[in-house]
Amino acid sequence: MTQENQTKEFDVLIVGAGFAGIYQLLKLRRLGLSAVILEKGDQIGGTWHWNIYPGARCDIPSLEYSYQFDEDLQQEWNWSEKYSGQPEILEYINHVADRYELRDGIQFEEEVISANFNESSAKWKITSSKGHYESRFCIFATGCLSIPNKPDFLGLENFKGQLLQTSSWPQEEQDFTGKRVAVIGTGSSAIQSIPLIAEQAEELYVFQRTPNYSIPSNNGPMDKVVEEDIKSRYSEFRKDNYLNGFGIAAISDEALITETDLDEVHVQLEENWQSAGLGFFGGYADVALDAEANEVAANFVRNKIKEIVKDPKTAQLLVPDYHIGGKRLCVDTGYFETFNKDNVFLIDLKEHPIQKITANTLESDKTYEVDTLIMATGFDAITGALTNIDISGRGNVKLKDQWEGGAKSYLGIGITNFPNLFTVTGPGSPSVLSNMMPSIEQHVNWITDCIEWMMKNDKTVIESTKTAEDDWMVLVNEIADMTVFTDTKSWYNGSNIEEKAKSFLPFIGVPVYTEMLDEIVSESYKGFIFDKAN
Ligand code: N01
Repeated sequence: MTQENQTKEFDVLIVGAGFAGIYQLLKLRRLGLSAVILEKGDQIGGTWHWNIYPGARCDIPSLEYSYQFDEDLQQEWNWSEKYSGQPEILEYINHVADRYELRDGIQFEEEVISANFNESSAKWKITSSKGHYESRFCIFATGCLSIPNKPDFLGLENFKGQLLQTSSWPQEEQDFTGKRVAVIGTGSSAIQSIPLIAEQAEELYVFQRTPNYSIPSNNGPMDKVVEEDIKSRYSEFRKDNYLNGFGIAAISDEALITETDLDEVHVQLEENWQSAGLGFFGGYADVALDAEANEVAANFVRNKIKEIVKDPKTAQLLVPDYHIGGKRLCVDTGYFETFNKDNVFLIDLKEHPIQKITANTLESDKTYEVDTLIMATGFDAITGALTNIDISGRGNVKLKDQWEGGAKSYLGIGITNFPNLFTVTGPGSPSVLSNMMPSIEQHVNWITDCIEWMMKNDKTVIESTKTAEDDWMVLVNEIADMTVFTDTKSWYNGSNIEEKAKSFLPFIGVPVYTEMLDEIVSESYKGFIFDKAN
């Protein structure tokens, strides 16, 4: 038997070496289990390895977007800025991998092709691009935003210039000096990269289908007083953040815009605009729930855009007309200001869709000659990384088929028919509607505790029931339907990709979710069954 054909056995196989995967590896090792991570990329970092476009930066403050499992780690690490740039985050995750000696547990440049549950052995059989594995548990730490969305524009294959995608950016630094550059898309990735590309490019054409709300980051060097304060009460600070609806350190007051004097609301929103970034809604509980309140906050931002952008026609095109928060809020550094530059042009794809791409042009309202085309077109979000792998469970049922009408999961952790398979921040969990870092740690801790509980209680196989899963997704949608967010087209509900099933996937409300996770454990993992077939 050749080396490649030998089946390697582990207690647990983890897919993906981002923040979730490496922490999961550490936890399993501490439990005394053998585990391996298979990682498609050639280094750790997940999203922070692939998304290295200019300006890539986290929109959650650094002091929150970091691990909390080790007090020494969180005390010793010093972030240089309020919001960390991608290189510093990558440095941090590498530091963590070294500090806890995790590298020898990661197989790089090894893509998982298929994972099949063998009912007679109750084990997963995994085939990668390099070999075969067998494991009791399989944990997908594949991230919510991993599979690039590549719209099929007519003639794209004929384009002979430089073609880039923000979410799989080349490792080498790109120089746009003297170039005519086109960017398609105006989500967070575009909003972060456009101001920097505009500084270099001779001409920059921004092709916008839907404008976005964006709040200034007011980024800057780490405020040492703030850092000292938070570090002096770090564990309390982290606990408090789990009590915020989005798991962040924003004001969680229960005041209502609809019951507050509008002048007072504007003072608060101005303060939030100047300092809060993603926490812009902070102070008001009804922005997400009440269309009238939402309109007040939305109009505040619309007016800011009109104040910043000098050309009224361009400003009007940049003003969103849907509920603020319906698409994920963006946080920027000089995005709207960029449209005041003479070399930057905004093209409205709603009015003039892209008709055709040729060797060196994009045809919309007119023909644009370009040297570089940048696709900032987002992701097959939340489910893409899972449905792109050939995963089959009981009775050979394929996950892709099971989710054809819309993804369903219990807690965003377990999936009916897929025993001993766990997803970290899967569909039906707060995931992308929360600070990902505490949500990742919450799931990894929960999964590890569950495996430990199974070991102590002589259980081999865990599986969520169909009833629990169905009820859970009803709850996810009932909560989402209480908000004003669900009527907006967004990647939260699959509407960014035509052929994708449309259903709202994130669980809104970190505190309720956290309580329910604990409750389920205290009731001996209510909604899961153990050793069904054994
Ligand atoms: O992707 P997006 P992203 N024709 O889906 C447009 C996280 N993130 O990579 O809105 C024309 O938001 C699409 O238009 P529309 C964050 O959670 C975080 O920017 O569908 N246009 C949209 O404008 C974020 O929300 C950070 O009409 C097409 C754009 O492409 C998420 O990642 C930084 C099109 C895609 O925007 C995704 O952000 C970056 C088509 N056929 C990202 N298809 C930070 O932490 C798509 N578009 C800061």
